[in-house]
Amino acid sequence: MSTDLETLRDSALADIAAAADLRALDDRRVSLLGKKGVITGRLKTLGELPADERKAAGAAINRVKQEIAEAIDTRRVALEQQAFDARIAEETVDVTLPGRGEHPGAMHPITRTRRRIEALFAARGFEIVTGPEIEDDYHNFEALNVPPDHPARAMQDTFYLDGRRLLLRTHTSPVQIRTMESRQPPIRVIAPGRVYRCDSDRTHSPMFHQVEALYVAERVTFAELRADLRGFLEAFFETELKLRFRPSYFPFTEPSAEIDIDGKSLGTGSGWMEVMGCGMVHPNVLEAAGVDSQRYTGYALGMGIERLAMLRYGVTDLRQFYNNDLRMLAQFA
Ligand code: 2U9
Repeated sequence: MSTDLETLRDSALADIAAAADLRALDDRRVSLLGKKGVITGRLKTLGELPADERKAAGAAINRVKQEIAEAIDTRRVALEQQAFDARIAEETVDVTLPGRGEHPGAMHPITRTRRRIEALFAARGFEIVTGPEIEDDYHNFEALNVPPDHPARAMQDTFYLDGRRLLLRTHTSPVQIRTMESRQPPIRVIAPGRVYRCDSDRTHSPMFHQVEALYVAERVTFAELRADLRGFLEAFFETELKLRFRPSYFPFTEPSAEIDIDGKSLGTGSGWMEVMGCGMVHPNVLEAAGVDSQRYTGYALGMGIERLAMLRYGVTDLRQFYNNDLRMLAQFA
């Protein structure tokens, strides 16, 4: 080997050994073995040598090249190990720190209340049925004995779509109409879901949730309605209740009543609080849905889930259910 090549090798190996980090090492690799590197340059000058010297000179350069490549690899492994050791030394874990804890989400109070209502009715043999939130006039009004000039149809109460051909259902009653259209009594169903009314203040939201129940069979009576309602409400509030059935009017039931709970029963002050409406299904409604009103009678009831949730959880402003304020929602975890 020429002294010249030896010097080159020695200085290259010294440089590699001196590379302080992986980046410096790679810079040296490029300047030694890269396309424009020193060794590559040497190999390119072989052509200038006399033919009888070329082979030996080429072999010598290639040996040096091999030696340099091995030195780089060895140094790289050492530097990688060094970098890893340094990182491990720096990344200490203080195992005495307290854990971060878990913060699972909570079920929304409206969902909780809906599920509670569903479970109580399911335990009494009611099946849960659902239907579309976009309805037609027939299923939302006409079939429910709401005449064309009834005030509930006024534009301010109903959200109309598609030039009045469709609407956002104002109650879940169309679901029960569709149920009766598709099967014959005995029918024992509840229809939970979102409903929409053009109304908004402390106690009204343009979207709210209802559960309606429908029981149609032979000889269903108002006495049965009263008993089932008391059973449901006392199970829901987990206490005996003083109830009042106050005569009322709905187009789809006759007779109709609204149910009030004595505030003292719930310990939320005095006075009667309205919780739901009910009645015996109007014969016109049974007939419109294809049920023989001579043979069958039925009761129906409807309640706002928000209203029951407010009473159960002591919420005074309906809008608290929709603000998605975690200080409110986290309390239901
Ligand atoms: C069919 C026949 C009759 C459902 C009924 C009520 C009485 C009622 C209100 C409670 C508070 C609506 O959410 S609220 O504003 N509902 O008072 N709902 S009877 O009657 C029906 C339903 C379906 C086929």
